[in-house]
Amino acid sequence: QAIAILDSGVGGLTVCKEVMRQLPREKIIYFGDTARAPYGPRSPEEVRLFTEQIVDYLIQFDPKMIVIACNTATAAALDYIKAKVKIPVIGVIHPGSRAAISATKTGKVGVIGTIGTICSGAYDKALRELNPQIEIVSEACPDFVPLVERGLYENPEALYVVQDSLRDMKEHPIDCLILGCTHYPFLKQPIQQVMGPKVKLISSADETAREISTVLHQRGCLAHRDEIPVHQFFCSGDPGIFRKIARQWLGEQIELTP
Ligand code: DGN
Repeated sequence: QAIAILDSGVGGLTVCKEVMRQLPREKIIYFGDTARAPYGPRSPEEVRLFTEQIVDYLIQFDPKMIVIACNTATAAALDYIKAKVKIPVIGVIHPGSRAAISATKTGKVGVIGTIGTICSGAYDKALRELNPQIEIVSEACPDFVPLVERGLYENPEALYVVQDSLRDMKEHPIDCLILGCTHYPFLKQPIQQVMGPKVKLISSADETAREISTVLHQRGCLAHRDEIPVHQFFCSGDPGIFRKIARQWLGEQIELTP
């Protein structure tokens, strides 16, 4: 049985990479909704509907768990999907929030994400539940996802876009910045350059992979030692650009299933 991972596009590949690193025996079935990305500017109702459609598709593969590797979809649909399916479902907002709370020394945390995620207030809620005193500065960065989906994250243009988007965030005395969108680890280098070395970047991808491991361990369904996984990747849009980004990011011969 596989772990099903979904995102609006290539962002969830940051979670895949960590799962492959931390849990190399686990098979992954990935769906990137590249034809309908970005989800960020869409209404929560539409994002919930799209998430439900992808889950309905993935459930046919009889996965052992579902990972909503998209903050926008987690904010709009996690509780809804949890109530709908019988297998464990995890999102990316709680793992990232927990990591930020343990990493911050000053209690001042920044959050960047899509318009959908920031407007949902999901990070504020998750962070305040863990520490009511926490100070949070949030900012939507709507230009990041289209840049990553076009495969331009290593382009010099990326630094200008990041500089421009983080102009205000940079002025706040935060010591941690949550990359509250699974696409943003693709831009980790320019984001770190703009924020400076004193600000710790929190990628929810790492924390989510740890949570996947905990859930599988608790349920006694970690993959066996001798299993060699053959992952499956699907996308709804142009397979060429998805394949290129997936191979660049995951460093493997990724095959796309039509
Ligand atoms: N990777 C999605 C997220 O984490 O929010 C990006 C959403 C989008 O498509 N804009």
